[in-house]
Amino acid sequence: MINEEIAKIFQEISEYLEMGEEPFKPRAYSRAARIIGELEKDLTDIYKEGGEKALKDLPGIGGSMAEKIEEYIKTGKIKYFEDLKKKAPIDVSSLTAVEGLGPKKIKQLYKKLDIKNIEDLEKAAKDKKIRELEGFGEKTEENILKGIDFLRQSGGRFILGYIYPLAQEIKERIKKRKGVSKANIAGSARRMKETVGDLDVLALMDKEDEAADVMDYFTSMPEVINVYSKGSTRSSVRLKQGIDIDLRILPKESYGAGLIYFTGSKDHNIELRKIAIKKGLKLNEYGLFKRDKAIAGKSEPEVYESLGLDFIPPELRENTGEIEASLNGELPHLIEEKDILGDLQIQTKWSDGENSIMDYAEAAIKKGLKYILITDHSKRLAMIGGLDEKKLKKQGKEIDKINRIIADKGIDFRVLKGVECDILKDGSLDLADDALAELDIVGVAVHSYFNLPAVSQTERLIKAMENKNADILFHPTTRVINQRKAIDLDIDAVIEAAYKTGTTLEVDSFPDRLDLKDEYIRKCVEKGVKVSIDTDAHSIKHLDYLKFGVAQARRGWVSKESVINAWPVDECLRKVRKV
Ligand code: DGT
Ligand code: CA
Ligand code: CA
Ligand code: ZN
Repeated sequence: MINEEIAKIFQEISEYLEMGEEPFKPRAYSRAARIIGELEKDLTDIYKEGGEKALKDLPGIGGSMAEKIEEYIKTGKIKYFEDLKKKAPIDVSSLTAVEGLGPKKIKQLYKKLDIKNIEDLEKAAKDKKIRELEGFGEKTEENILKGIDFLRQSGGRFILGYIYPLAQEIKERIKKRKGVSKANIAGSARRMKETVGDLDVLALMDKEDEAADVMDYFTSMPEVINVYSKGSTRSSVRLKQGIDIDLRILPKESYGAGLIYFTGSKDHNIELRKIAIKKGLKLNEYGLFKRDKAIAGKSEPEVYESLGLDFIPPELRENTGEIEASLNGELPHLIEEKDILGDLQIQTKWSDGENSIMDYAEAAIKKGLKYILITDHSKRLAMIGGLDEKKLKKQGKEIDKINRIIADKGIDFRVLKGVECDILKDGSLDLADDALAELDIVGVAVHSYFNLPAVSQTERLIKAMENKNADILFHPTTRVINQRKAIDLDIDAVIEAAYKTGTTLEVDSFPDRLDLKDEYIRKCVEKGVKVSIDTDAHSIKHLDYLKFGVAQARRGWVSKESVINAWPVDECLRKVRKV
């Protein structure tokens, strides 16, 4: 929405002006930013209908501001702002992206240490100059360096699984405010994208006069370090965690339409709008209209239905064929978290995990799972306690004992024997075939030689999958989001080989792995390759990550049938094993 873009620019203009010691102007711009953030109507529409005069008539918008808005609508740029950036070359927007740095601190850093950008900031922190400033300390200095590192690696995008609990909590707090009857996370976080640029929250309020209280609360939450804009229906802030969050308030009759609009994706929205137009209707964030009469808007299903579409789950809304599938009644019936009966990748104290086998069994039983596969690392990873054939046998005896204890208690649950066996450079496996043959399920994985050229890397994986004992290929591309790139592979050849050899490919639920990525999962579905959705837990706490793997699988159009650990244990074993 153009209003938000302009509000952000005006807020930045005010921050620049403030650094230049202008007494009045900065406040005028930040006030204008707030007013623009509050507008119900799109500035483009206001301008189209009433020209520059209509802009000038807005409260708090003077002639020169109206001109700037007009310029932005026409050219997508404001020269005054571009010049300000050049003249006082402080990179405000990058600096505020560093966790913990708000405009006040940035101003102080500029005045005292002439810090204009991230490079200056890093140098001053490394030279231990920042700790000497009033209001800063050694800890702040350390955090600044950490924040810079994070920004460099992530490009400012946050890993969903790590930010999700905070998003949920803020949503719940807003839901509890007086007058709020519903609140939802929207945007990329609702679509469960692996990383998110910012967070978007919607709240339903029937009485407009209570909105001020909610906005006061939102803009003064303890996590807030900068308020970009505050209005009666939308506000936008930065949290000390470095992420921005937008809150929008919608009335009952528009809530569903707003939820669709702000869930996105943008491309999905554009396609929906085209369908509306074809039917002679108009769709926007306030509803679906026939001429000026609303015919839908209250709920998402109502809007989709009125467009002649089946309801589209948020994870699919990327304009990658979901609208066509919905029109034709061909959307997949997506896997759900409750469908998962077992977890097939778990590291225990035997190698680099934090908990014992029994701890995991108890935690998994509590979660309602029916089985887990113990998959400690193999001997090549000796440094982290990788198991050799002998130790693996010994672990098997402990598992037998634990299964007896569980059975004696009359609990329907089974611990399966497995391993995460290293794939060596040439594609052979780290453990002897006869030792692997005794296990219930064997996972194989790459943990070395990440830099082989694509041809050899692909051959290496295919050779591993050709081993009759290799049941599941764990985290197939070995990427770590924001840290390590995926290995170079011919992914189509790998998927083809998985199909031919009957190897299952894993969707690893760990928030920074989510390996396979959505697009590759979808190829598996199209090809008929089986997948498993595992947590890769190194602690019982990590069992909670399952929902992110399930979401990733949903983004890859996976339905229950192709997930091996959505089957009861005997069926799972029958499906996953090659021999
Ligand atoms: P992010 O924040 O980069 O991870 O991605 P989103 O998808 O959350 O994007 P965001 O926060 O910019 O906007 C939230 C939703 O609002 C987006 O998914 C779709 C909707 N939206 C934003 N701008 C536009 C637009 O210009 N046109 C349309 N049709 N929808 C938009
Ligand atoms: Ca967003
Ligand atoms: Ca947003
Ligand atoms: Zn691993």
